[in-house]
Amino acid sequence: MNPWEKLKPPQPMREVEDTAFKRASREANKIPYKGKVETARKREKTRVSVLARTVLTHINRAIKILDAYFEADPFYRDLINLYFDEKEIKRIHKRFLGIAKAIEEIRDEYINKILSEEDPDEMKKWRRVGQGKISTFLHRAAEDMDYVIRLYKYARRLPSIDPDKPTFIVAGPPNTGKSTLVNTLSTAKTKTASYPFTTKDIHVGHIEVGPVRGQIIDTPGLLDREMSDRNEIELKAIAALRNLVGDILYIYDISRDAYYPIERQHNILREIMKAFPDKKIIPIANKMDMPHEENLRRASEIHGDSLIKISLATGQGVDRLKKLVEERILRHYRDILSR
Ligand SMILES: Nc1nc2c(ncn2[C@@H]2O[C@H](COP(=O)(O)OP(=O)(O)O)[C@@H](O)[C@H]2O)c(=O)[nH]1
Ligand SMILES: [Mg+2]
Repeated sequence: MNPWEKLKPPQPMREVEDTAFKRASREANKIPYKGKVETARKREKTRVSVLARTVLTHINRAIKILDAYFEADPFYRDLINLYFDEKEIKRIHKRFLGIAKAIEEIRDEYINKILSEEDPDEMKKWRRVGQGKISTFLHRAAEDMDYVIRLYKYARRLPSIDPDKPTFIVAGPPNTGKSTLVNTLSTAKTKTASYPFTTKDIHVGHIEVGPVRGQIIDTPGLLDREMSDRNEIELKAIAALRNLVGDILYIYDISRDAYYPIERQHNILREIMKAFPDKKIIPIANKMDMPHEENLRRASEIHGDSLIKISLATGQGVDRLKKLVEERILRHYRDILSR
């Protein structure tokens, strides 16, 4: 699961301040009148405590977002680190923990001062000083809060993948049948998400093998051309996929209408092999319902018996592929358990 999916976003500090002050005076005004001194005491106390509470809510949301980063699988951390520096995340985390503590202390200190006063003007004075101190922290943390909000917005859109489950990555040139394959093999509904450096949505599907669950992800625009085309940061986004345990399903289009000639399709596969030295790549020849004999011959020559020939249009060969994928899911599942 995406660790940020269920977390609530904090608001920018300017808005937090605005909401917090308004809420504090609203709550204070709700307190019924019971004599001048007693009413003033309760109202001033409420103003401080509601302000502190509202501010702490948002600071704590920010802390949770950063906690999720530290607890996340390397897959997610690598993706966050494409744009957000670990040192900066650590610094802000520490700072927000400090600010939360300081605000609690200010709240307690000034509520105590208010409670021990007998003069409403003095109470008001302490309330103002307390509120001012809390505001100062808010202003100082504004930029860091904006950083956390940016991180959250980015993180929340990352694909929802469980890195503890076998995950199959579908690769291959455009139009070879990647999306169709994900839909065909998925037993549960697929989810869409965004992935850094892809303009198209990626799909995550689930494959159930008895009680075991595997995942299958489509990677449009990510593993569909040569790695030499990519800049450094794109390569890092691709490299994050190495953290996932599972094979790569590489799809050739062996029809006459293939987007790329067969040699280029093979070349892309070779580059993917280099980028994922630890992963097994299962080569698949799709569109067997309309094969181009020369393309098929060449792909068979390269891969021999390991080439899985299918047609997603007619279903030919799909059962054999399904079986193989299920076997591999169980195998990776055992590996993950014994880690
Ligand atoms: N004839 C034929 N067409 C197919 C087959 N598999 C997929 N297609 C078609 O090829 C096109 C591209 O498929 P898609 O799954 O979107 O490819 P992707 O770009 O790799 O995700 C679509 O029009 C599919 O309907 C197949 O086995 N045979
Ligand atoms: Mg597609």
